[in-house]
Amino acid sequence: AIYINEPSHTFNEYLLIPGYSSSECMPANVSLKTPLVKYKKGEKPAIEMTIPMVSAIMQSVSGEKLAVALAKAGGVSFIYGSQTIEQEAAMVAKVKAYKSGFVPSDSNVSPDMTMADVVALKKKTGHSTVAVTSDGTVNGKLVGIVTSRDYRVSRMDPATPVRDFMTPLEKMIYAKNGVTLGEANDIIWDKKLNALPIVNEDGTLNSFVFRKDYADHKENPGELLDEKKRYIVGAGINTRDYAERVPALLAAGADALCIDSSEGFSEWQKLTLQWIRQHYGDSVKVGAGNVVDRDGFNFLAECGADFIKVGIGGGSICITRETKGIGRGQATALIEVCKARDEYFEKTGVYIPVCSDGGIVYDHHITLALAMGADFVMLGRYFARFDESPTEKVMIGGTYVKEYWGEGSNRARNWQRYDLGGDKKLSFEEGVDSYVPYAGPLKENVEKTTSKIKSTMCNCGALTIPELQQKAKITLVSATSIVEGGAHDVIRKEKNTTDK
Ligand code: MZP
Repeated sequence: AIYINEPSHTFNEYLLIPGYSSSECMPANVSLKTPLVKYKKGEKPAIEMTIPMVSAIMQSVSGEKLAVALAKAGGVSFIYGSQTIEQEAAMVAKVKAYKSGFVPSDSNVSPDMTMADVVALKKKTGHSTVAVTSDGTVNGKLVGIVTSRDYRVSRMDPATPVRDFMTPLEKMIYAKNGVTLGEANDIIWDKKLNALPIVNEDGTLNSFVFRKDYADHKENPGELLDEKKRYIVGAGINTRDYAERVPALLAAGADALCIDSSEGFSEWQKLTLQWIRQHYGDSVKVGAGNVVDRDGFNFLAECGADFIKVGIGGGSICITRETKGIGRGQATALIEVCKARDEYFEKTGVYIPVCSDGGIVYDHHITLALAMGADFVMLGRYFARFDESPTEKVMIGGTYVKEYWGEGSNRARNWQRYDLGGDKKLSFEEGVDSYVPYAGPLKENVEKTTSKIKSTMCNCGALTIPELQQKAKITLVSATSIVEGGAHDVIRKEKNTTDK
């Protein structure tokens, strides 16, 4: 055996030491722009993010709603791959359809449903208008719409069929796909509508433009619907069904893919990357991982990965270290991999972004990860707490929580993530099913997190992530000084559990 005598460390064992801050070093001047995929020295990466955060490839984290909210904030979601190819591709397609000012119509009802059903649907989706299609699906012919006013009236008699309330199609103004936001706005205001349904050429419902969407986008009213400025979205793939999954995800519009695996230093990943390169050359962007040392990084770099994820066993819901005895403290793993990345860049002139995946508990762990060399971080627990994650918000013991479960738990049964070529099943659990404290909407939480990151960067005298990586002074701390770092020796009046 080879012994590595240095213990491996977690983020919590490190602190940043402030550097000189000039008067230029103010949060408003900080840029968190960062590459998602590899690029050659002197060139621009094909995909960049404006915040260094991506969401975990997990059932309880990355569905279409979170993907849209995160893309709006400047990061990227990777839609979970532990679902059928058709389901995953449909989620990707929904994100791509969700252009600003353009809401996909997932709120369809058939004329025979009651108004009580519609009211429940309105509550669930938050939409003020729902479409009525011939068969209650988005593929049905559009026959009318039910508006907010109708809901109000229907409260008096919720058992009334929808057909008695809906606005008939002949009275409704609708636009074919391809109208501009400016034109849509004129129709909305002229006809005093809350929403304008957009229909496809064959009369089937495509989506809605809402009044408020136009207000958000009036800077650019000439923008064409259904074609440009789609939100960027990623998607998880596995090392088994890539020959079918990859083409379907690309057809749905995925901008980047990522091999989702608990352990990436394997021939399975090499074969997957090889297949993608053979079929698509460099046009398809694909990340790989997870690895925790230099050898793992160099292997995936040579296999052609566009970014490389670091982390084994550090995820909040992960029990891999306990179950299998493999893994490495996240900070140590990240520091070694980033060093290998820099050496690889020196040698080849190709910069491969590194993603620190899992184990972020406090917001300042993100800043530490960036200072240690990460280009961005992948977060599961963090995003699972928000309104936009795909799980239910429930009340437990007087507190709102959201469900969060690992991909290696019996609930997710993502055997492909742990696949070593055996039976197509999860032989034992490597993850748990849990709750996380509900924390509200993504937007305001991400804004608070990024403002903390920017503030610390200013303390370190850095206005960009590369500058932070170059200037950061990082110290290990003793167990006793970790206690000193929190509120101590006082009786706290209240503790906000969601604010870390
Ligand atoms: P965290 O942000 O909750 O600490 O960690 C999220 C990461 O944990 C994911 O991106 C993934 O790499 C990893 N993960 C997901 N499921 C499991 C599991 O069931 C897991 N063990 O370790």
